[in-house]
Amino acid sequence: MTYITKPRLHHPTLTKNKVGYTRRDYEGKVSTLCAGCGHDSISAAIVQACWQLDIEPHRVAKLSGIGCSSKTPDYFLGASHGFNTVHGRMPSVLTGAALANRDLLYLGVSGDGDSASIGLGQFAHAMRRAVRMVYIVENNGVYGLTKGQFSATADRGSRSKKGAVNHDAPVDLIGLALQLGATYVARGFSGDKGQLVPLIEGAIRHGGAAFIDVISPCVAFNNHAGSTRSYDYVREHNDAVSRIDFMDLAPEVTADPAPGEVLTLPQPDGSVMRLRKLHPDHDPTDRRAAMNHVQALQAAGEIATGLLYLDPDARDLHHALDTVAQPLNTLAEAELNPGAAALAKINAGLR
Ligand SMILES: Cc1ncc(C[n+]2csc(CCOP(=O)(O)OP(=O)(O)O)c2C)c(N)n1
Ligand code: SF4
Ligand SMILES: [Mg+2]
Repeated sequence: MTYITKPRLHHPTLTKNKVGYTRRDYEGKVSTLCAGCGHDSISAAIVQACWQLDIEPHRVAKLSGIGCSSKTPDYFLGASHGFNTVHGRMPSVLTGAALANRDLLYLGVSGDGDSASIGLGQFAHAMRRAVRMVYIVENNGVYGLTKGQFSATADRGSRSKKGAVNHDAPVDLIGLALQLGATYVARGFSGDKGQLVPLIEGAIRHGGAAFIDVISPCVAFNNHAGSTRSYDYVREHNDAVSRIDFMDLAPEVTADPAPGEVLTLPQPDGSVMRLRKLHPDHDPTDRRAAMNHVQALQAAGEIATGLLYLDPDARDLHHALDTVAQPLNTLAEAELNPGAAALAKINAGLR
């Protein structure tokens, strides 16, 4: 047995959210990852976001691929639905599940190897098809689970723990997500929970393909000098383009703390996201400007974090396919099988 289940007893005074759950109800098994692994901080941020947004655990489906990052869904939301797929195949399994039942919140958790190496095609098509999901890549620049080989997101010139230099150009998942049509694109850092939790909350409230690249240092294989994914490097080069001040289900907007620098962005469920711009020249609702800004910071050796792009009018795959709103498993046979006359009509139209 390679896991330890947490005791289910709660202290009776633990605060409950609006749907009656304590924060503990959103936790999972005890993590078996290395102490200090960035991935565990991301799990904690997911727990906090779901608890704060009053999401019922049984309304969440968490899917992942293979890797240390893809193991993490075992360590949060223990009462939710879970599916650990084959390496790099999380997006297609998630797409199928989402098409069958649009009522759940789909949380895709992946690694940089899982999404930028073997699963790059799957990542690309999930983004361009606008699958409504929160897609989190726990990006450490290495294949942690298989002992620290460079992944496709490792920066050119960065050094492995043993001193080898990476000569390949990196796959930039943020740039790809922007180019491919994702409608919520953000980057966080596992060492900055104050920034990460609202980014996850915004993605949960979003109505389309939401992608969050979270820099998540691997303390076992990629946390040394010469790495561009170490805690020290990311702290020194982290340039936040925005801060989400708060999200409020009440649509009324209170006093604006800094006129001109705060954007009020409505969400599909009626909630409101208030975004404080930290770079006056970065417009998070302009896709091309967002791409330029991210690349300009990258060229200056900085890592742009925060909400990089948001389309407040996002549409998802269900809209494009005009699918039935009801989960497929609740449809009766008469609705699933329109009968011989309908089939004859379709056939006649094809002759
Ligand atoms: C089809 C297939 N190919 C290769 C592997 C070996 N493998 C397991 S995890 C992994 C990479 C994981 O890297 P990443 O997604 O970055 O996750 P991390 O462990 O760094 O969090 C690889 C190559 C596999 N399990 N299946
Ligand atoms: S090997 Fe790296 S990614 Fe895997 S658990 Fe350890 S620190 Fe985390
Ligand atoms: Mg990795």
